[in-house]
Amino acid sequence: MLKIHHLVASRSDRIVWLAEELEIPYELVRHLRNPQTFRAPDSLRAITPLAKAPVIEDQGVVVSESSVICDYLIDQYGQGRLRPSAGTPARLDYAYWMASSESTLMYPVLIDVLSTMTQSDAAGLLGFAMGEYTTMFGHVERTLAKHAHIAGDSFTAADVMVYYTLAMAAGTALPIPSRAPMADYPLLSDYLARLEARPAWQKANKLCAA
Ligand SMILES: N[C@@H](CCC(=O)N[C@@H](CS)C(=O)NCC(=O)O)C(=O)O
Repeated sequence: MLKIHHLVASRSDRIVWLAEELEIPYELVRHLRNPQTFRAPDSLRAITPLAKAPVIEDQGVVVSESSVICDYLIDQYGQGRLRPSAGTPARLDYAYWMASSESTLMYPVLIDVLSTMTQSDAAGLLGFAMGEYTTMFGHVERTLAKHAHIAGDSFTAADVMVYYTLAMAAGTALPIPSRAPMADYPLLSDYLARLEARPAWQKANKLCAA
């Protein structure tokens, strides 16, 4: 059976949510962060050398990186669900947002949250993050003006990936406040609320909670 290693308060929320959306049976293995350092415990290092979540074990393989895990689960269990067909424009948008959620869209969020965590508010760095928020949130807002989900009209795993990045910015994914100007982006805020209304999100949210 699929084993999902869940680090409480982490990106592994994405994988529990996706497994619920795809109705894949799984075992949830919880790992707790060190309360002083907020880092992952050695129990996670025993599964993956970098001790980063999420990580899954399935059919004799260990898979890391949330976007790679999402695509692995869709390949194995998706039966055509939650990913646009190969060769379509929507599939390119899907690939773009899958990658961006952990790169271009994530940069300002990580800078912002890590500045708070490490109490090192370098003005230049925070200025960069605020500029990137404007660029990237504007891009999300314009995308959502075109269609209801991030990679088209339908809900896909790209929404699962992008959601967590935006929830970090909104200060709801982690117990760490951010400086993201969420109120300036009404479609983005409505998008988060719509995703949080999904039964699979609500079930995953309860299971993943501290
Ligand atoms: N790009 C990776 C990021 C993995 C990552 O940094 N995970 C964080 C949790 S959100 C982690 O495990 N941090 C614990 C630590 O570094 O000690 C992914 O999407 O899976």
